[in-house]
Parts: sequence; structure tokens; C-alpha cells
Amino acid sequence: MKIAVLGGDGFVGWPTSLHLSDAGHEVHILDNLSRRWIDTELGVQSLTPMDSIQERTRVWHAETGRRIHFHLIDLAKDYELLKGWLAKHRPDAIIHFAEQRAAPYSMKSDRHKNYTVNNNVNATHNLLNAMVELDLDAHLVHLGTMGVYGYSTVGAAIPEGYLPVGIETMDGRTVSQEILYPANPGSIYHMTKCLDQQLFAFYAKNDGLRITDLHQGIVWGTHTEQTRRHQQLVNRFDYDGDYGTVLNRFLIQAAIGYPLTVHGTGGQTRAFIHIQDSVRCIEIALKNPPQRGGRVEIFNQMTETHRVRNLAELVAKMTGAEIAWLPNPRKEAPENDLVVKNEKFLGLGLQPTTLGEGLLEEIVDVAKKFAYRVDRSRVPAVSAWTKDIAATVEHDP
Ligand code: USQ
Repeated sequence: MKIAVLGGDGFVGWPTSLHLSDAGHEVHILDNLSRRWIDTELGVQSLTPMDSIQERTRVWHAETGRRIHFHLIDLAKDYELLKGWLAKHRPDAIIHFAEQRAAPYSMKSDRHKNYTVNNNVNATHNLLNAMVELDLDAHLVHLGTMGVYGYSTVGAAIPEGYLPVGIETMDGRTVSQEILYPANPGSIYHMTKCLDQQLFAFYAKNDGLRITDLHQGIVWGTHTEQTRRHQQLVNRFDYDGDYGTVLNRFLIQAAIGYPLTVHGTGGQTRAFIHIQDSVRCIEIALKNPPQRGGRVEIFNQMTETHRVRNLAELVAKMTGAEIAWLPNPRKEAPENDLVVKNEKFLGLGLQPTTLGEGLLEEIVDVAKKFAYRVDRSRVPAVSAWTKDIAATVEHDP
């Protein structure tokens, strides 16, 4: 297949591009390199030393003989450029990662809220609009988030996208209907993914676009089979308070002797997936497109659920790290249970990679190797969800 990977320079986009290229597909990365600009804005860098996208693709070609093409395009701002590219290349499939993906970054200030909404919603809408205008029947696979559901399980597992409801009719009968699971975002970033869902539902219904939305949990790990092949193919690895995600942060903190930054009681339960499984799920989704004219296909892309304090205790036991119990910069339930259905990917052959497979140690080793690149002052999470909470945030545990 000819596949456009929008946002192919990012944390999940890059290993996905390598994985699909390795599988024999013709891969085109479209990216505005915004993630690199945000590093510059925040004054942080990936723990792993990353080369330019051009250098990364050159090394991939030297290693494998395969080409990954790069196109510098801003989906949210350059509608005509995007449309022109799609008209010329007419990909068979499009994978859409091209959104600002950090909840803390999206809550930093009014400017960051505006940026996240404008960037994410326009990117998605420009893409859908152009596909319709060009009669492009490509399968669109979007990376969404488990955060569209909120994280509370009301005595029932969270289904894959749709919720059956019984509605009482005026003549007293009960009819059943499936609706999109009620959106319950916990940050501006997560809210943009809820808005994406509405855009997808409309374009699938109105124009028959074939769309798959992947509701992904928190990714952990850094390497995949392909990023291991050469040191210059290494994936980015975020540790800072805005972009670092919880388990990877704990592992890096352990490696540099920094107390593990648990927010509140650590009673938050979240869904997780290893980066290797994430790229496999995307390939599985690509192979199983929905019918034209059908509804949006939704998968829960996660393999395990864990409570934050249990993860901290696991990492502390494994490494001897201390735990710091910090005031929570976020507005979220202090404790929650979470049960999630993920039978669709399991049914299509996904073999989950779990925390117990020795990969946690590998991440600590990567972190130790590059520990000299860590700026300890950028470890604390200081983006507060409200002005009241901002006064309670600790800058240095
Ligand atoms: N947390 C800590 N200490 C830390 C960092 C986080 O206790 O040092 C807590 C947070 O308060 C939160 C939980 O860990 O309760 C998860 O935080 P996170 O930063 O790992 O994940 P989140 O902000 O939810 O976002 C990440 C990705 C996002 C993706 C989402 C999937 O950045 O792109 O959509 O995970 S999900 O969480 O399932 O919605």
C-alpha cells in the first residue's frame, strides 16, 4: 500500500513509519516538525539523541534499501498544500498522528489552549474536507485516546467506542440504540480528541469516508524492532513534566536518582500499551478497514490497566528509587477503577507485551546511558489545570 503517515516524526509516528516500511509498504511522512519546535520552546530535549528527519530516513535507506519519503506540510495551516499533495499521491491509507498530544502542554496557558484546539481540530477537519473534495477513498486511521471516555468504570467495562442504550418511546416501548460512548475529557488536549470523534462520525455518515479511530492508552517503552537496528533510528523519549508520560517518567527518574513523582495518592488507574504493540495494532487496523458507508470503526488500543501508585511501587522495588508524594497539578479523580474491553485487537491476533517481560529494565538501561542529557530542573510537572491548583504545585520535590 501507499501510506501517508501524518505526524510521522513523532513518538508513535516514527516507529510506525519504520514498521510499515519494513513490511513492504510505500511510506510518506507528512509532518510540520512542530514537536521539535515545542522542545525548543520548552527548553528540553528528547532523552535519546535524535537526528533530523532527513538523516533518519537516509539511515533507514542505508540499512534496509527501503525509502521513506518526507514532506514538510502543516496540516492545520496549509490546506491547499495538503490537498495538492493528496491529489498528486492519492494514498491507499492515511494514518493521522498529526496533533498536539500532551495534556499538560495543552493546559499551560490560554495560548497553549488555543494552539492545541486550533492545531488539532483544523488538522483533522482539513484532512477530512480534502478527502471528500478529491473523492479520495483512502482508509483513514486516526490515533485517538482512551481519555475520550474519562476514566471511571461505573460497574461495567468501557466498550469499544459505542454504548448500547435503551430509549423509552412515547407509546411506552423500549427501543435500543448504539450511541458513541459519552465523551468526558479531562484536559483541553483530550477534549480535541472528543471533537475529532464528532468530525469522524459526521464525515462517515455524510460522505461515506472509511475511518478507524484508535482509542489508545498511555504508551510505555521506547524501542521497537526497527528502531533497534541502528543508533540513528532511535525513537524520541520524553522525560519532562509536559511530554513525559507516567511510567516512562518513573523509569527515567529511577535511573537518575530522582524521587518518583506520584501525583496525589497515585490512586489514578489508567490503560497502558507498549510502543511495540502500538505499532502492531496500527498495522492490524490498516488490514481491517471498515465498509464504505458504515460507521466509524473504533478499537480500544490498550493491553493492561494499572494504578499509578502501584507502578511507582513496582519501579521503586526494582530499582531502589524513593517515591515523592506530590500535590496533583491536575484536576482529576484522586482514585478510580478502570476496566476496558479490548477484545477486537486480541481477536485479530494481537499478543500483548506486558510489564512482566523484562522490558522495564531495558528502559532503565537506556535512561542510564543517556542520563547525561537530562536537565533535572525540567522533571517536575508544573502545568496546573486551574489557577487555584497552580498555587499548590511543587517545582522541586
Ligand atoms: N502522573 C503522575 N506523575 C507523573 C506523571 C503523571 O502521577 O509524573 C499521573 C497523572 O496525574 C495522570 C496519570 O499519571 O493521572 C497519567 O498521566 P500521563 O502524563 O502519563 O498521561 P496523559 O496525560 O493521560 O496523556 C498520555 C499521552 C496522551 C494520551 C494519553 C492516553 O500524553 O497523548 O492520549 O496518555 S490516556 O491517558 O489513556 O488518556
